[in-house]
Amino acid sequence: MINSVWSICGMCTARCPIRVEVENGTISWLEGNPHLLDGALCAKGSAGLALLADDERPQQPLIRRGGRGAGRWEGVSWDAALDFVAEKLKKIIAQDGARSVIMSCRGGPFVDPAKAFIKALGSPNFTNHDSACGRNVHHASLSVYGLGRSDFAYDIKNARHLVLFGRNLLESLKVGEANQVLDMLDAGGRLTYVDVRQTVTGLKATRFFLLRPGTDYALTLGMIHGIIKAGAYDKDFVDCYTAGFDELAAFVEPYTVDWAAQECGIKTKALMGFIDELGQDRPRVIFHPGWMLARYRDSFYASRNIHLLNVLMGNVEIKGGQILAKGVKDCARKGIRNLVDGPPAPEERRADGVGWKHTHFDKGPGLFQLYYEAMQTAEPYPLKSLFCYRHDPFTCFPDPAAQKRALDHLELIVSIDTHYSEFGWYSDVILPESVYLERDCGVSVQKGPNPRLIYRKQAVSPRFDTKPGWWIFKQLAERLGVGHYFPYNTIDELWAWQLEPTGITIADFDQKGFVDLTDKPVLFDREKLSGSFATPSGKIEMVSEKLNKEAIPSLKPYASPIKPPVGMYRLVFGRSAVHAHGHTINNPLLHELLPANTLWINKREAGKLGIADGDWVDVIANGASGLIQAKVTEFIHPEAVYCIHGFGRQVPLQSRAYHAGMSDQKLQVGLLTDLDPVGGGLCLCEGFVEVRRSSKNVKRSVEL
Ligand SMILES: Nc1nc2c(c(=O)[nH]1)N[C@H]1C(S)=C(S)[C@@H](COP(=O)(O)OP(=O)(O)OC[C@H]3O[C@@H](n4cnc5c(=O)[nH]c(N)nc54)[C@H](O)[C@@H]3O)O[C@H]1N2
Ligand SMILES: Nc1nc2c(c(=O)[nH]1)N[C@H]1C(S)=C(S)[C@@H](COP(=O)(O)OP(=O)(O)OC[C@H]3O[C@@H](n4cnc5c(=O)[nH]c(N)nc54)[C@H](O)[C@@H]3O)O[C@H]1N2
Ligand code: SF4
Ligand SMILES: [Mo]
Repeated sequence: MINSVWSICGMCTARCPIRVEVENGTISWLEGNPHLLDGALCAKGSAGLALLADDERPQQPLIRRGGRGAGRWEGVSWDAALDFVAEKLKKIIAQDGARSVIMSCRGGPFVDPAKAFIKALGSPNFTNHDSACGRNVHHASLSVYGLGRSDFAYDIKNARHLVLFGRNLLESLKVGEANQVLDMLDAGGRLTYVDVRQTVTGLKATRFFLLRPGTDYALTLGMIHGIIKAGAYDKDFVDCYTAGFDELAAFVEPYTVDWAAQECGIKTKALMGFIDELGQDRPRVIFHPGWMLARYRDSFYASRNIHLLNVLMGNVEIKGGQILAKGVKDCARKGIRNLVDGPPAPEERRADGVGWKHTHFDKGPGLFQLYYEAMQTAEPYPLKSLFCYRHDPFTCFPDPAAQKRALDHLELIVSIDTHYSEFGWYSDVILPESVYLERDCGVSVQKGPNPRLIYRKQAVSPRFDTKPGWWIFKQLAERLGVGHYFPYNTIDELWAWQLEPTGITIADFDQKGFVDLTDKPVLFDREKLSGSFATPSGKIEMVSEKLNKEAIPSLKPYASPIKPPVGMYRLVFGRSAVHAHGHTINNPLLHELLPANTLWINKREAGKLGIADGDWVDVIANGASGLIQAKVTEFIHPEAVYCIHGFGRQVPLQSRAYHAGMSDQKLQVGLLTDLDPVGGGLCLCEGFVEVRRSSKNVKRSVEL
């Protein structure tokens, strides 16, 4: 018998809706949900079957028996593992309080049980990966609109012009978004792409700028200057909804188009031509604010300017522009219940200082990397335990060796993961979660112009002795005396409890895999947007009142990025369309498609170093080094070298990924504490490396 099961892809963070065909308990077909994605799925999504079939993942709970990282594990039952963790936690909490426990997880629609668990314990220390991803964009968005980065959706399909600053949208994928770009291009829309190297997105673009690394802020300043001078902005929109335009105009006065072109290493004429096009195409122009902007010291300001460029286009709440994301209330519906709303808010201050020491950051998940300092200094109080759920800090944050030195102050480290992550390998306990095709997840609200309820349904039984997150956190909570915050025993009970106020039942998801909360997109009246922005002034703030109060400039004078010292290059990174960070590198199918990364280096620079395409090179930074094959190309800026992130893995039980390619984060020595003081993001591209032809024996993957 063939069964159709609705689920959500778990191969990367985009979480596309999928349909799974199950024949006699085995998956025979995977595709994008036909109601939303017309069946489309990316290569990683299709490789979900290989993930399921892969034996090189933890198959039962594991407790560390040797030293941390030594790889001596004892396989135990779930009861034994959960008892072990609960007993240790009880001791830690008795000694140092619940506040000494940190929970970090990757975020997304299904984190409710993890968030509820840490809150139920009484710890304020919930965090995630975002300081290495979208924090700058989020904080910049808050400072302009009072709304976060997920409070906007982009109607790319209907845009006349999409502008992407290093947002490699056709490789760093979200299936629905990539399809919208192709539809826009088919309809004659323009795509401008700005990067320090060429990409698939750049190849599809109608205009491509190869930029000097770290100069996006200069480019946006020059563009704002040019747009204002040409009167190519929406004056009515600006007059009606914004504050601070005159300050902005005065501030950009010295940053001419000519100056920007020179600073960025592009042609003035091309930049002028681009500005002309924007004037023709507005208001249906979208400047994508980016996703991952934990890169440079001024990334917050670059991101802020990208938001301001959208505002100058007057593209808010129009077809082909940015649409305010709507939620349950905008559809006059009742919301679902969330577990996290049960426990009282912890009274303690966060150990990362966010909210009291660093008052200008959004409290939300705080800033993970600041916990490392707190672990070492025991200030503001001692930290004793870290849980990472669907999150691998050794891949996510710079310099794993420095991270380990801080983690050694902890008494209990737990990894709840589907794989052996680099962090999991160093932890004390691995609680293996069933992979997404083997598990259910709670119901979640997906905001947007068409808000809807989504869920994930189990397609097949777990192959190994693994469990879903909703079950793991409930079991731990029971053992720690806070089980009453988890009022369910089965997933059906959890779904029913969540949905009860809405009048919707889980059977309503059967038809399409989601439940729409509206028949047609909810759009606000563009003439009446006052009150839609959550800034102190209620306006879109080109100069932020909140930042003013903190004595932080909203418009910061430009400083040119440091040129790499002679013989060195700026190490930049990005993604491949066939891998998701570090956790697909060992996937049997995806490994076959891309087994290792390479180091892109400019042809002229390679010539100077005597490096030919395919040569093995040593990449060296502050005592760390990596071995990788060179890809010699004209399509990268000479100041930069580039690799795909996620490779160079060190878990011996992942035979395909083990030491294949090079890890960029291990070369980011010193960058763990390099924080954008305003945006909170890490400055991951502020490091330099030396590149030399290697004399190492490349057949020997580990140096003896
Ligand atoms: N040097 C450098 N650093 C970076 C980046 C970079 O490009 N270069 N990129 C940054 C960005 S944009 C981000 S978002 C972060 C990503 O940071 P990470 O937190 O490392 O995210 P992932 O690698 O996606 O996944 C983390 C872990 O989740 C596990 N996992 C996957 N699916 C599941 C599941 O269903 N359940 C459970 N329990 N676990 C699961 C994976 O096995 C993996 O170990 O890294 C950031 N850091
Ligand atoms: N296939 C796949 N898709 C993914 C993911 C994945 O792991 N794999 N991860 C998802 C996640 S978590 C995120 S955050 C997004 C990230 O998606 P993107 O925001 O697109 O991020 P990246 O792919 O890291 O980087 C994009 C480009 O930034 C360029 N860049 C580096 N320095 C500069 C600079 O100074 N200026 C400009 N203009 N460009 C620069 C790099 O060369 C790179 O090509 O992708 C998501 N989608
Ligand atoms: S982009 Fe691909 S891997 Fe990521 S969720 Fe969508 S289908 Fe899955
Ligand atoms: Mo990310």
